[in-house]
Amino acid sequence: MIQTSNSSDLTQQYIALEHRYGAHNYHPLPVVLNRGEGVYVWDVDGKKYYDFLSGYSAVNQGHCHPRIINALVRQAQQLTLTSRAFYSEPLGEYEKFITTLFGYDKVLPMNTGVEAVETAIKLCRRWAYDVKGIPPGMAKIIVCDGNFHGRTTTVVSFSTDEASTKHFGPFTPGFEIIAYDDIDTLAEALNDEYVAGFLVEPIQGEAGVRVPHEGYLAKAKSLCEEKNVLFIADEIQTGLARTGKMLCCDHEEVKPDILILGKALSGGTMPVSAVLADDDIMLTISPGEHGSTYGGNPLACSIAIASLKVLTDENMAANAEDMGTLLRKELKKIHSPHIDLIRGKGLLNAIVIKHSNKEAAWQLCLQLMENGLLAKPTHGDKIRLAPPLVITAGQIMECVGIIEKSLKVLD
Ligand code: IF1
Repeated sequence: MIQTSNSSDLTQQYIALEHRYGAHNYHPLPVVLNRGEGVYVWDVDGKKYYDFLSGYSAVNQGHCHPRIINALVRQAQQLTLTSRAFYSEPLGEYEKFITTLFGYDKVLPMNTGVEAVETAIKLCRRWAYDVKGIPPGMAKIIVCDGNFHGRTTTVVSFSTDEASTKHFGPFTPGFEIIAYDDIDTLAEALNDEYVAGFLVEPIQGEAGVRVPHEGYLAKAKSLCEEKNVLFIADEIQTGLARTGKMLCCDHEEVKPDILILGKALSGGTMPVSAVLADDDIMLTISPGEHGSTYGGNPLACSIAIASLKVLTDENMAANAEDMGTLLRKELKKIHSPHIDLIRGKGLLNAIVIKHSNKEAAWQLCLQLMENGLLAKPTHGDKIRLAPPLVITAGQIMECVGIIEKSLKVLD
């Protein structure tokens, strides 16, 4: 029995506005939100939902976290943007804070996640030519199938998802795609002397929360070290306590040569991203060779310091670890015939739906919405379950109840 949702008039009015005046580059669930607090969001009719998407892990700290919002308001009333033509008080303080927290010499502040990925690619190539000695223009960066690193033309150049690549060519050369979570193919690819870097997500989020085998990251890092290749970790989605550690690489005690952060670096308030590296890599870029209008702006710096402090002060990584373990355990106890697989680390999880109807995951998400929980399918049959890291055990249990009740729509 498959249901369709019956939206209120008010909801339909706002959906119509977006349909008429906005690009059709998304297919959202038919819910119109206008308030967020902690693990909850509310729609225009005042209905309350658990947010199990968390802005794709940008809202790890919970919606509108008071400490982050206060930092935003205070800074917004004083100074928001100077451009990098001048120094600013918040930037140096932020740079010291974040590089000390993660143990790197320097940070290059950017805005969106994909800008930070592009920055890491440029840093890797510049290091390849100026330090490793690869002939200019010949540097290669190894990436994995199923990757998602953003949507600029260069970054989709190495996507294996037709939805990201079709009719967007021509593409940027210099990338080699290997199988994810396959050490042998990485070892083989690293025999090419022109390889400068290995860009990898410690867990592939968009691919449906693909968790690599234990030891994959550590082995990959050591292979890269042997070949003088930069290990570049895209922790935009997996980082900042989401997987139960401050960084997903921390689970294997791997220290990336280049660390890429985004999303929750601002607690879901505005785009803030960062690239961290030591001097031998970072100082290959000289003044005037890279940057952006808003990169490192005072507002972003104050917000990012508060967002990072909230993660550590409120032990959100530990809570993500515990609540993720509870969530997976309780989901398994449902023993639903419609759940093929439950996988994840910390509070980055997904269920894989098994059903004859290829719309089943979407239908389940509509039913979850009716029952007060928002989640979205990824790549058809997988549903990501990633609530804010402030969720409690009681709330997890209530959400498992909602999921169990909603699964009946697929019977
Ligand atoms: C969309 C996906 C998630 C990311 C990783 C870089 C970026 C992202 C590991 C780029 C961004 C977002 C983009 C957003 C939906 C969401 C997403 F479904 F697209 F793939 F989370 F899995 N590296 N992911 O996850 O960061 O430039 O967006 O700030 O494009 O629909 P961004």
